[in-house]
Parts: sequence; structure tokens; C-alpha cells
Amino acid sequence: MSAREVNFDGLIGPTHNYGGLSDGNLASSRNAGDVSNPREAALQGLEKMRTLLRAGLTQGVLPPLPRPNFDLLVSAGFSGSDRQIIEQAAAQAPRLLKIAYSASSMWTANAATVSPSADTQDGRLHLTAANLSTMLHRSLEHPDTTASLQAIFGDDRHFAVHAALPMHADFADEGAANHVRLCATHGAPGVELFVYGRDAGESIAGYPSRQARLASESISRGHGLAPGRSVFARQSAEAINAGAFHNDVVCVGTADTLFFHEAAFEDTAATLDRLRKASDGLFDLKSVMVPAAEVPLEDAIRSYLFNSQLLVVPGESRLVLVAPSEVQDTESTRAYCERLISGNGPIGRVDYVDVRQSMRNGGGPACLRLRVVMTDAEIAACHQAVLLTEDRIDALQAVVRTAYRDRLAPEDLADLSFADECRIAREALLDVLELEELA
Ligand code: SUG
Repeated sequence: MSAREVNFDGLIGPTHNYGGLSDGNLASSRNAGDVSNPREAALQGLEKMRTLLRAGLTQGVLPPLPRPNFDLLVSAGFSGSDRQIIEQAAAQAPRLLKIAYSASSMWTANAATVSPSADTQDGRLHLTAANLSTMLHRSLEHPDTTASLQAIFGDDRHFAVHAALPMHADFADEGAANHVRLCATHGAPGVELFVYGRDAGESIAGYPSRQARLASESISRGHGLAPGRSVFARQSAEAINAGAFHNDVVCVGTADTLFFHEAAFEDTAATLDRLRKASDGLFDLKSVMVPAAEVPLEDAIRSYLFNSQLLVVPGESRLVLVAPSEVQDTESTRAYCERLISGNGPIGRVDYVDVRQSMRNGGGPACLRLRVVMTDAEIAACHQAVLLTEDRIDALQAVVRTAYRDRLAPEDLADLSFADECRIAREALLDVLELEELA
């Protein structure tokens, strides 16, 4: 069966701000309290989508979630009108207000884990919304994310949308950021690599490890994957404690190629061995391991070299890496990329994109997209208006230019008119995407 990879990017919402909310995410901590520019952030994201569309790829988008999240503030005991709730929260619980306002759903690599129909027992495309239970601001996303996924992938002859796993540390799940699908071609059966940071019940010192093995196993079972085609590998504690809070900060893969840092996995040899066994008869795994001697782990994490999109581009014989411009600004990663493309390995080109507003919260090009491998019939069966054209990107950018602020400081969240502004902006975006039902 032929299939394409459709990237569903998160449309960056009007509340994009630097809340310093994610322990273990060095960029989020470093930039906490800075003034953000939501308009520039959203325009950067949309330009990245345009770049991929122009390269001949199918590009989708997921709308921002409603923010502020009043349910959270009400759960925390605030009551009255929306304005009263914000006023009280600003005075008594400013951190909680930041959490309620977080635009973190932009990082759609954490929205869900996706298994294409070629891999599943019932021949449907399966998506499980991530519970994101480790960080409070992210744990709020899954009910609305599930609603968005149901609105887009509602046809149950083709799609199965699963609700998030139970909200407990033993089931902690961060979605596709800890999942890599490898295959000969997108439409062929593949091998799914699930990367976890700890076992259920295990508590370890250091930065939080956000993915529990039980969550990965539950998703593999729930999606009906063939047991021999799922591989579970442990992320190294060294990587987590150096700031790789998701595996996609140190690893990316597509088709038959896995591109990763030497320190990504607890046991690299065993991981590769298991991947080779699982892919036996399907494809020959190509592994591109970047040694610490060439790119120190610290540079890989600062530049986000591996948080790039690795793409099969129509008309290109080798894979294309769409990397953040920070990779170009970092000596070791720039030099590595030059050597990479001049060699004869599977990656033939590196393109750079500017997503600096998102990067300052620890979200690179790969965080901003959810990969969904789809057949033509599945593409035809999903909600069409989220599949982008140049005109639709123009229309979304027009909304962003008129309805988004270009400056958002922490104290602005207390501004009583801001919540109304955000609702109006989101409704205008939903209008363009013909998703008014989510308003
Ligand atoms: O979960 N940052 C996100 C970044 C997610 C990146 N995603 C992937 N690697 N796939 C996170 O840590 C920071 C928000 C703040 O501090 O305001 C934040 O949530």
C-alpha cells in the first residue's frame, strides 16, 4: 500500500510565553520570565509549514487549545466571572495562572503516539493522546487534544482515536516524542521503537524521566502492533540529566534510518541489535550514530541537532534533515552537518529553519510536528480543512498578524482583556480550519 507522511504541526497559540514551567528542560528554565512574541512565534511556525509544503510534502495543522484553562483555575478554588477568576489567580497564585495560560500544545510531537494502518492488526490508523502527566501545565492538554483528534480523525472505518492512559506516574506518556517508526517505505509494515526513561514504580534521582515503560507497552498493545515489531529501549540517564527530557532531543529516525547521539540510549548495542532483529525481512537498518567526540552531548542539546525533521522528500534520493538555525550557530554541529552531507550516508541535505521563539522554550522543528503516515484513502477520510495550502497558510497568517500580540510579559497575563483577545483569536483560526465545533 502506498502512503505518505503527513506532518501535523501545532499552530502556536496567542498565549505563547516563557513560563519556566518544565524542570529538566534547560531552555525553558534559562528563558523563564522573558518577554515572548506570540505573533512572531506563530508566523515562524507557519513559515516552516510553508517550507515543507513547497518541498512537495503534505502538511497538516492542529489548532491551539483554549487558553486560559479556566477548569484548572476553578479546580484550584477560584470562582466567579472569568474576569474575577483571573484577577484572583493573578493576585494569589501567579504560577498557576501561567500554567493555565501555557501554549504548550504547540509541541504536537507530544500530542499523541501514532501507528499507521500498515502496522496494526485491524488495519486502521491508531492514535493515543498522550497524558503528559509529568508536568502540570502539559497534563491539562489531553482532553482537548483528544477532541481535536476526534474532529480530524473521526471516521472510525479508518481511524481509532484512543483516550489518554491513566493519569499516574506508572503510565506517564509523552507521545510521539519518545517513539520512532522505521520502515522500508512509509506504506510498508514497519518497526516501532518506543523509548522510555524508567520502569513503572521506579523512582530515580535527577531530572524527571517523563516516559514510563508501562505506558509504551500499553500503547503498543492498544494499537494492535505485532509483538515482534515493537522494540522497547531505555533512554540513558546521562542524556536525561544533560537536558534531553524527551528522546527526540537526541534521536530522530525515518524510513530505514536512525540518526542519534552516542549517549541517547542506555545500551546502544542492544537497542540496535533488537531493531535489526525486528526489521528482519522488512528492511536493512541504517544507523547514523554521532559520537560525543564530534558533537558533545551538551552541544547536541543546546543546538537541538536531533530535534530536526528527517524527511523523505519527493525527487530527492537521500533524506533531508530540516534543522533549527541554532545548529548552524553551534560550531560542532555545523561542522558535523557539513561532513554528514559530503559523505555518502543516507542523509543528503540539511536545511535550516528559524523557530527561535519556540526553541527558547525547548521546542525545535521536530517538537512542533506530529507525524501521521496516511494512505490516500485515509487522507481523503480525514477533516480536509486542516490540510494546508498556500492560501490557507496566508489566511492563518492574516489572523495571526491582526489578532496576536507581539509582546507578552509575565505580568500581562493578569490583564483582564487578554483572555477575551485569546478567545477571539482562536475562534478566527478555527473558522479558517472549519473546526468551529471546537470553539
Ligand atoms: O514539554 N516546553 C515543552 C517542550 C516540548 C518539546 N517537545 C519535544 N521534545 N517533543 C516541554 O518541556 C515549556 C513551557 C514554559 O516553560 O513556559 C515547555 O512546556
